[in-house]
Amino acid sequence: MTATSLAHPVLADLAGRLPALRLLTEPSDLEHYGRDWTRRWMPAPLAVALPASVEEVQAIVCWANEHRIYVVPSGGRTGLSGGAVAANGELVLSLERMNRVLGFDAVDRTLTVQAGISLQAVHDAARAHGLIYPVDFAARGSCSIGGNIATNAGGIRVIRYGNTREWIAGLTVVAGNGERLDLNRGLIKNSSGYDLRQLMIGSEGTLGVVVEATLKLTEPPPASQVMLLALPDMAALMQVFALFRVKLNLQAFEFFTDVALKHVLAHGAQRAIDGEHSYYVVTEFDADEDAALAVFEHGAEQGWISDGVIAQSEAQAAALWRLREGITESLAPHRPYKNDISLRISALPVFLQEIQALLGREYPQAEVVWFGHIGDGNLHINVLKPEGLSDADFIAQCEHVTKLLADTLQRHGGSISAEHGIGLVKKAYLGSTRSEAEIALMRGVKQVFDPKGLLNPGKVF
Ligand code: 2HG
Ligand code: ZN
Repeated sequence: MTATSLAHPVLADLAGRLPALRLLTEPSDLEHYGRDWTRRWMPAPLAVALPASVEEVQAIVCWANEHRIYVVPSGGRTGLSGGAVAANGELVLSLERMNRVLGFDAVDRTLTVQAGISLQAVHDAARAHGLIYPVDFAARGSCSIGGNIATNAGGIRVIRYGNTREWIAGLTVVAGNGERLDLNRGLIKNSSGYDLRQLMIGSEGTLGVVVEATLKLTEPPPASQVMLLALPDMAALMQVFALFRVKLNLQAFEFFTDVALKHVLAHGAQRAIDGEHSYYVVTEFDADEDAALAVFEHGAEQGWISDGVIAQSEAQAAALWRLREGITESLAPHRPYKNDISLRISALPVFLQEIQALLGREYPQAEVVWFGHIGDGNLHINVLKPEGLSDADFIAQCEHVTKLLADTLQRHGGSISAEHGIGLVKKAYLGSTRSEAEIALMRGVKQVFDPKGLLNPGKVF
């Protein structure tokens, strides 16, 4: 990749307007900031801007409007749908330097932060005040809160706490015309017209750049138990979920298959249950150990649970969680094609049978890894690239199967993206989840907030 010169007249104009702005044009920086975890597109941004204030973000967006430069808002770039890819001469607007906690309010129980702060730093700041920010997932150390908001990120505790959108009390956004919008300002109740804050959440950087957020916090749950279960089949998984949901106050109920386990063990995680089992669950709940064991024994007597362990220490709990949280990283070297689908839980059993048959028929040679948030009706289906197949052929085959998957989802009223967003990866399938009328309205909304269509071009639509 060749460097862009800062003498480029358009960039020189930006640097002249904002002399303190950090602007990067080295090939290694363009490559680093031009891609996310999808790794499918060759990064090719014009430059990378790292503003340090809301005013600088506004000035950049105004400059982009004057010169008609496309802008890709960028957080931790841990996304899996290509939502933060800059492959066509865009300016990457990285929020990385805007990573501070701006304030804590004990009465409101809110934390106000800049968008570039990591989810882990938000967790730490909340804990320092004896509270928690409960949205959580494996990429917590690398992802940014702005990106979480842009994708309405879900994760491993949605079953108890809901998605990111439940936890945003206020949002400051720079819209596509450079205007600053302070949305909802931390109010609990606000029945004064359209909720533009909620419209921004999940808009994948296509309507505005999230620059600051006021996050709701809550009290930590009581001491919880972490259990790993081994199960014989998918039917047992659904039964055990129903049992645990009724009997225990669940914080998390996450499943994965033996294939996922094989990869995560090969990647350094510790085996916790011996023997061959088809499915595994890591679950966390508030209950004492006796109550947990009583429920476990009931499941075992029914033949739904083959084996299990309950963590006896924080270190053991972390080791059990690693079996689930390490999956994405362990699959990365196999260049997986990812599906992140959503269904009503009641539709899952029939859907799963249809999809297993479909994958077996259409893709017998590929290794398919299932895992995810069964209690949210959210499955991650990763197809691993077979040895010897070119990237292009692999993607073409996966897209053929994804079209069939999207048709099946449509019949069951599901969604082609549960929590990763549409980005570039799932654009072609948006119509299986959203009607033409909805997509036309979404385009209309885009036009209102970003009249020149400069923000995150080509994403979602
Ligand atoms: C998870 O649940 C993430 O671990 C990533 O949403 C899922 O890698 C994936 O497909
Ligand atoms: Zn997930």
